[in-house]
Amino acid sequence: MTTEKEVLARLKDAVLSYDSEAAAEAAKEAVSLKIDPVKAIEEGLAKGLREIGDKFEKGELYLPHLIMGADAMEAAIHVLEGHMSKESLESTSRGTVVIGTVEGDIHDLGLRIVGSMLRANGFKVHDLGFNTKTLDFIQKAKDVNADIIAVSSLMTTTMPFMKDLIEALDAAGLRGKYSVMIGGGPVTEKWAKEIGASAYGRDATEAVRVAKEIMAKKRK
Ligand code: B12
Repeated sequence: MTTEKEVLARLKDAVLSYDSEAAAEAAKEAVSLKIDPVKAIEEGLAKGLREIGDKFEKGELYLPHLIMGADAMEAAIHVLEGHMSKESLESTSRGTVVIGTVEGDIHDLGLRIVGSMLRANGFKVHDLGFNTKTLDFIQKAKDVNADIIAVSSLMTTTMPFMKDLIEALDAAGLRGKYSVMIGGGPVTEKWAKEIGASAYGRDATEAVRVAKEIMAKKRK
């Protein structure tokens, strides 16, 4: 009989070996063993992706590894999400995040990793992908009653769209309703302060920590 521990290890190993098929299979097994999906993500998949992320930061692994790891994790999350009841999604959700890369910018790898890590930590994430128009961020945030709008930019030329978003929220009287968290290669804490963003995250781990802080403040 397969144990929970074995399935969690298989989930982690599938991400570490960039194997989407094995990840989806292990996720199906997690479902049949009735393993809590959040546990499967946190103690299985996310552990694998964190290991890859650590090695990437040390220069031991490269970009394609991150992409393939994120792909495997997403394949498994897709299976797990399909089996999470509405109630369990609601009760495990730490908050709702709308995430996207700004208009004119097609870089989405960092965004996907941030999205996966937020999901892995119990957030409900609506991914708008790359090249997202300012008004689409706002419309989606309204539609899903978001807590946080998370915005990525990888180019100095597209960073100003982050400022546009904050100004558009201000103009619509919605600035107090949504926390705006920003990040991406050229984005800095200084830029976040300058444009009046709620928070900045350097990487996916920090994005999770910051998002949790935002929610803790909000729920006080
Ligand atoms: C991969 C890549 C591409 C791929 C993108 C594939 C994809 N699907 O994303 C391709 C080949 C398509 C590409 C295209 C281009 N690219 Co490019 N690309 C890169 C590269 C090499 C890596 C980016 C990346 O994915 N890093 C890995 C991820 C995991 O890291 P990350 O994105 O930084 O994300 C992490 C953090 O930043 C943070 N984070 C990211 N988003 C968010 C959001 C929030 C809310 C938070 C909290 C945190 C957070 O967490 C993430 C995970 O830890 C960078 C160079 C570099 N070293 O950054 C250039 C780079 C970003 N590209 C650049 C350029 C110029 C281009 C092109 C214009 C090239 C061209 N002349 O055609 C086009 C862009 C077209 C467009 N309109 O967008 C420049 C930008 C320069 C600038 N102006 O600032 C860079 C810096 C290269 C360079 N040194 O010149 N690119």
